[in-house]
Amino acid sequence: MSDPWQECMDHCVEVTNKAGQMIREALQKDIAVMQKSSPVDLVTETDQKVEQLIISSIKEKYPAHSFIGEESVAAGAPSVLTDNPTWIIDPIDGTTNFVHRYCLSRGFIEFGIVYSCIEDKMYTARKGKGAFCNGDPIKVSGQEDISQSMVLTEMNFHKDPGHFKTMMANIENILTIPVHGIRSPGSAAVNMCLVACGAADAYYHMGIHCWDMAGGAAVVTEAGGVIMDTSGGPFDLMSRRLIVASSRAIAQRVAKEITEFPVGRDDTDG
Ligand code: LIP
Repeated sequence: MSDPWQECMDHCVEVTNKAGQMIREALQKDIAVMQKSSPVDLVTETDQKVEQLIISSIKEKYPAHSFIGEESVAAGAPSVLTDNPTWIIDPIDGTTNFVHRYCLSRGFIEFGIVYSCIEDKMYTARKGKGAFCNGDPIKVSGQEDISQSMVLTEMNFHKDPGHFKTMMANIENILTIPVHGIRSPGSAAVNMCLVACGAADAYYHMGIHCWDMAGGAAVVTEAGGVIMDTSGGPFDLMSRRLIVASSRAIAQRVAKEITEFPVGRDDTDG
């Protein structure tokens, strides 16, 4: 029986492999860096070319589908989810890592693909069918005790000093629970996959975008993880914030320890 979503996913895996090749080749050359909204919001020609490659290849096969792509939105395209099948694309999640060659390493979400192309780890997940890394099944650690856990978050520049203080205080609150440690690998998508395969037990972040979250959210959910809003309420893909964890107990404890600061929404505050 034909399975349209599986065909979409297979096509996406093929394009993702080509994108990975493009990124690996670009790492061998000079990288010209451009700024977007601030000196720490970076983009390169490779981000733009990879997004064009992915969108043009998918559009050719699925002309009626919609797209939300990080670099297209930066260039003025809308970032609004409708009922039309929508591909949410982050060409390089961790552009700062890419620029520094610090490289470890895509909606409801029918399937998600995250390719950590330097490690050659392709994480895939299909709604209701499990999560995989290079074809092998993965699952979260199942850890329920936060004091035995490894937590991931990212430290970003915030113009508002109050937001900055809150971000640092949140880190202090988590570290002094205590937990085994906090790590910042530099890619939201990879962070979710690290929780999905049990290498970390929680990840929280405020201020990221739907293209940073969509692929990894599918992977971690299918790996048995819990995903929620930083308020402790249900996860909202356009909310720019999330907690993922190996268990509900850990996700709820992280939500209790962190204070939120306003980050706006992808669909209304662009
Ligand atoms: C990046 C995220 C990273 C986060 C940055 C940024 P980009 O994505 O994955 O974890 O700290 O704020 O959003 O912009 O490189 O695709």
